[in-house]
Formats: sequence, C-alpha cells, structure tokens
Amino acid sequence: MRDFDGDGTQDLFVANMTSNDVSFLPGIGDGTFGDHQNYSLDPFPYSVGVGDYNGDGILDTAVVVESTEVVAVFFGNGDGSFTYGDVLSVGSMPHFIVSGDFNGDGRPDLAVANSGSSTISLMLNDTPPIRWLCARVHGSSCNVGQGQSASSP
Ligand SMILES: [Ca+2]
Ligand SMILES: [Ca+2]
Ligand SMILES: [Ca+2]
Repeated sequence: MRDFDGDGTQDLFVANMTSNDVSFLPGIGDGTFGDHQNYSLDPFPYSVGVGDYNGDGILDTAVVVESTEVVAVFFGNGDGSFTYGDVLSVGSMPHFIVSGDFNGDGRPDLAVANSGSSTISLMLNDTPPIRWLCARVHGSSCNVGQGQSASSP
C-alpha cells in the first residue's frame, strides 16, 4: 500500500490470480477506494513489488506472472495510471517478489522466489536509463526482454 498517484492517500495495486490481471485502486483517504483500473496479464499474476525502478520519482510496480515465469514491470505515470514496461524472465513457478536495494547503490532491485526450482532470481537495477542486470542465486538465472508475454491493457 503506497501513494501511487501523489494525492497523499494510500492506494492499492493488487494481483488478481484467477482473473489474469492486476488492479489499481485509488485510496479516498477514509478507508474506501475509488474506481479501479485493470491491466491484463498472462494467467496467474501472483504478487507485486513496489519501487521507483526508472528513477523518475514516481512509484512503479513489478508483478510476478507464474504461468509464463516472468516479472512484468509497470511504470507509474504519477496520475494513477501505469505504462506496461520491461519483462524479466525468472525461474520455475515464481510466486513471491520483494523489492529492495540489495547492492546498496540507491536503486531498487528485485528478488523473486521460484517455488518450482527452490531458487531465487535476483535482478539488479542499473539506472538511469533503466537497465536490468541479472544475477544468479542458488542455481537460478534471469533474462531481460521487452513485451515477451504479458499484454497491455
Ligand atoms: Ca493516492
Ligand atoms: Ca518510476
Ligand atoms: Ca540497487
């Protein structure tokens, strides 16, 4: 839960595993949420990481998609809308993602737990301009591509 649209209220960005999409819900500030915006993905979007991955000062999201074994990055536009961006290949049956600055360079990175192979895929964020560097952790690897599997809204 973070303020994605910069209006001072906490918003939600959630993965909908059985409807194959993600939803942005703008917080009103009184515990309720405004109309949601959905973004389609391949089957089984599982979890969401949050960080400013392209360094523009606006929060972005990174969504694990289990069926295609990728992370789909959505860049925030600052008004509550998102632009579909990078697609990062990860390991077998990826489920959970965490975002943090793992190498201490000030830029948010991504780590994904791959339940099918008992591995972790670590992707280091080398920006600006945005560029993902793949690291191998516990036998897993990752590849970086554009528009490989997920679809725009
Ligand atoms: Ca907000
Ligand atoms: Ca951003
Ligand atoms: Ca980093």
